[in-house]
Amino acid sequence: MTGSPSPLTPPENLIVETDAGVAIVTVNRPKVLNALNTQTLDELRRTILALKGDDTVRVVVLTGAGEKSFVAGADINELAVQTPTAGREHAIRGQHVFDLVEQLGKPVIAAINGYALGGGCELAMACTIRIAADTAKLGQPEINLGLIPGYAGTQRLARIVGKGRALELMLTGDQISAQEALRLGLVNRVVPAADLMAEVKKLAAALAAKAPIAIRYILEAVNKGLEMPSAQAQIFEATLFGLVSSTDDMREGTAAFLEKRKPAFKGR
Ligand code: CO8
Repeated sequence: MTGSPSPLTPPENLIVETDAGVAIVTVNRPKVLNALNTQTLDELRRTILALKGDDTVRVVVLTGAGEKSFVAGADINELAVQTPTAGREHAIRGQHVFDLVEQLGKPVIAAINGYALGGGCELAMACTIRIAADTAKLGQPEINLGLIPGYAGTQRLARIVGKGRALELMLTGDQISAQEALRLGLVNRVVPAADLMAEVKKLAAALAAKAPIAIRYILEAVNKGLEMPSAQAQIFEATLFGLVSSTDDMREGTAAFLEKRKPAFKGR
């Protein structure tokens, strides 16, 4: 029988490991430097939806298998043969998956362990926080293939680093070092490659201990608010502030401060 795999089919090209509220999702196609083909994108879509619905998962980490690459882009074997209509559908499908990453409602940390090129850089940009190994290389090299970014890179890159820098990166197609990415604000932090996962896990554990509803509302206020006129975004923020004031976690957080103890948040 053919057709889409059922939601319960385990992914072939992703490794998903969960421990203490942190899910680590590893793109696992090291022979092609973890390039994203249609199957992998679909597996990512199903995995992200499953993690969204799992209340025990507080933080997600995205990384690539092996030491060389985070994700070296969309799979060029597929790009080389697609028709215009299939190309458009492919771009829309990928944009949808990356929107799901951005709008997961939980922090997603990109652990950039090597090449983050094209669709790989776009995937990292859909994440909440980007931590790069000092050996990582980032860029939007689509121009060198006669293409343009198609997973919302034209939009996210310009919003993250500013229009002028984004245009330079997309028009030259140059790979930049992790240090240069840090200087541009494209990554939040650069760490020695050997320490990457330990640093990412430390940050993930710290975020997993925060109040989940407040986390979700901060993400929503920023992600949705940036798409609105400022006055509307401020009202939206005030409404979310009002809502979060009704949570058990707000009562726990303020009580713990006044009682000089650590809060224990429950996500209620
Ligand atoms: N797709 C398919 N295969 C890839 C990809 C890729 N993106 N990247 C690397 N590979 C394969 C290579 O072909 C090679 O395979 P083989 O061993 O069979 O020859 C293997 O991975 C190892 O790669 P290299 O031998 O090239 O390794 P190097 O260390 O010499 O170079 C680089 C590493 C610099 C990362 C190099 O592999 C490279 O330039 N890769 C392509 C990077 C790129 O251009 N990425 C952008 C792709 S386009 C894109 O992402 C568009 C996104 C939006 C799509 C919208 C939908 C239509």
